[in-house]
Amino acid sequence: MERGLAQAIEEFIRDKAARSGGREYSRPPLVGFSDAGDPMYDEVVRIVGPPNRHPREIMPSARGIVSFFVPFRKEVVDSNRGPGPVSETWLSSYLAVNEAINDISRSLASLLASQGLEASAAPATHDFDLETLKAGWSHRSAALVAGLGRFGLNRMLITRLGCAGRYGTVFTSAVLPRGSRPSEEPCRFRRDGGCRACLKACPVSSLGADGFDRFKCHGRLQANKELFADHTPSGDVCGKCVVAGPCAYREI
Ligand code: B12
Repeated sequence: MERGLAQAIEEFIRDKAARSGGREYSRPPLVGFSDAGDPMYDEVVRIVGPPNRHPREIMPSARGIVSFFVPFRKEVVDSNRGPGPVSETWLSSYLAVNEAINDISRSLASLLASQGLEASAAPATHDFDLETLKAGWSHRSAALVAGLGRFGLNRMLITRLGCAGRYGTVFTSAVLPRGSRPSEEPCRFRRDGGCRACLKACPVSSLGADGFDRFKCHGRLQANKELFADHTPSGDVCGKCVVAGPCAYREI
């Protein structure tokens, strides 16, 4: 029963993504599930700190949490490599894939609700507090709990398809089967110290081996927004740390 629902959810997400406006920029999504009662969620709330909330504070009846990752195509990754300004393709993929994630999440939540389950969708982004630059919900922490990947030096969650891409989350009252967590370390720096491509690529040196200055990074994103002032809608993007290393893009 659980397995059947999990499979139906995965097919729904992949099908919806294949028909979305984001398909021009992305590859088929990875889908994973976690349990709202997983003790790792207590750890996430502790590590991220306020305003981050436990899934059951967001939806008290939450049991199964659906996480999905929409990986970018190689052309999108390549377009943003190198020391120049952020590419227009990176901006367009950000806008189109955010819209696709919001559409997929809302329609999945409606589908589950039509089957008598409780469900609710988290927004793709821009749900963060400007004082702390943290959101009430962390998509990539949920994807970590679901076993979709592991964190790299660039702070991205690196999946088996790379880290260049975007995440979505849907909370449900259904019980869903959690997949196994990867044991392989996907970040070369964490493996043997042999790669620092993301640190070198950050135009404002916001990334360090033992920390990240999210305010410096945010400043750069705001400056980049000005760069695209005549692009409607615009967006605060950079992604140089995402595309720099071998962890950006992988094929299975
Ligand atoms: C606020 C925010 C920002 C802020 C702060 C970013 C930050 N790193 O804290 C600013 C505006 C600077 C920013 C910048 C960017 N962002 Co942003 N941002 C968000 C947002 C809205 C909330 C993230 C948040 O609350 N951060 C607070 C930190 C502390 O939490 P966290 O980063 O989510 O997760 C941390 C913990 O889980 C912890 N952790 C590490 N190890 C472990 C181990 C265990 C066991 C546990 C429990 C936890 C844990 O470290 C994680 C990484 O910092 C999310 C969307 C969302 N709601 O999730 C997108 C999001 C994180 N951003 C994203 C992206 C792509 C970017 C940019 C590349 C910009 C761009 N699109 O071009 C840069 C990259 C900066 C970077 N290197 O992290 C993507 C990341 C996708 C990915 N592949 O991982 C997200 C998930 C949006 C999405 N829908 O996909 N962002």
